Amino acid sequence: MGAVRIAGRIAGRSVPQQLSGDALAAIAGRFRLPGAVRSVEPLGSGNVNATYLVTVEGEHGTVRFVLQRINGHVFRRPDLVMRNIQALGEHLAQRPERLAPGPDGSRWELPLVVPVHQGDDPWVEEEGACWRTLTFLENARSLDVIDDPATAREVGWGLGRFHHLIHDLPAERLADTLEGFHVTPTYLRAFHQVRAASRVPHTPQLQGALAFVAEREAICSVLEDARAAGRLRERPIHGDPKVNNVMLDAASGRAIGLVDLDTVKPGLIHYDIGDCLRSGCNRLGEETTDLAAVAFDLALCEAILEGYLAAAGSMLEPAELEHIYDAARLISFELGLRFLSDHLAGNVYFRAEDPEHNLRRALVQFQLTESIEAQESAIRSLVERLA
Ligand code: GN1
Ligand code: MG
Repeated sequence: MGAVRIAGRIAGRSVPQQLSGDALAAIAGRFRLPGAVRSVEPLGSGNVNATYLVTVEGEHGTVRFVLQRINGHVFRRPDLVMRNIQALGEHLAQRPERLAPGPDGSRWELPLVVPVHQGDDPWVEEEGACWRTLTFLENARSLDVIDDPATAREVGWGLGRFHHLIHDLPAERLADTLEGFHVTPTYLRAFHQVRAASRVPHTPQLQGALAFVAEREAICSVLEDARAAGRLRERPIHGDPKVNNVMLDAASGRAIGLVDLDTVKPGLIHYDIGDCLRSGCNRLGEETTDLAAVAFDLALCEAILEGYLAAAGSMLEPAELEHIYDAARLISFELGLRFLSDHLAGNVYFRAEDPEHNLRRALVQFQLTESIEAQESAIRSLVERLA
């Protein structure tokens, strides 16, 4: 039943929205697909790349694929992005036992790179952009928000399983495709620069957001300081494990894989844990307009961490556990800071529907950050209990 989210709009400001279905089908046709392209439809709700679902009719029936236009404004080296995804696939192909179905028949899959008809590179260029095709995970769905602990546990377990699967992927096989990604002090510096140059009108909402940042500048280096002190170390990470990048089996609800592998690279697993918690424990989702109701849900946090630790707990060091609270708080704050900076810059990074969109998103993340701060001792003691 491959339930997919069709948003009906295409992400990425530099995307040529006028590309017709025929043009998209022609691009898809340049990949080695097992039949003729029947349809191409928008897929998902990503903020960066443009994503389409391609349906192919072949000898062996209907097969679906994911066609994506890589946002070259964000990913300056799409070739390295592709190399990382291939390195990940090769790493796991050498360890087939890790992907074998569990005793309960549970499966684990990853999107795989589809080769092109002509040339050695696994992408094609069209109108100055890089396009690639990946396999589509069938009989799976993803959620923008979680509303029950059982699902939260699966999402956490999926991230933990992913970390465990890739923990021994050698760092030298992964290029840094997005320098400074999740290095919060770097975002803070960029924020100050863009703020100084920005001509965006200072509404009361913007003033509030700026004051919120000013009060929290000191927390920005908490993870990088721990890394510099040798308390945290780099590992291969996903980079973007928000809730809707964890695929769940359509029938059983079990996590079956993570998608959106563009940001797989060396980093702190705390970036991933923080991103999973900030997206998973906000029941209203990051696009809500009900700002006052935004809160960090402790029951969902407990379930996500329980699932995560069940899959990855054995590889974590005590200092890594100690920084889980910091990760949740910082990555929520950081995303707010990134949205705010983009608002001040005129919405050049994240897809935005109107000029205030990124400001509204920033305020949601700041409200979430405050809710996390208010529950610090409860979050810390729940980590201690679970560890
Ligand atoms: C971007 O495009 P999407 O939605 O997968 C962003 C993430 C943010 C997310 C917020 C490369 O991801 O870091 O958490 O928006 N990805 C990049 O929705 O910047
Ligand atoms: Mg992404």
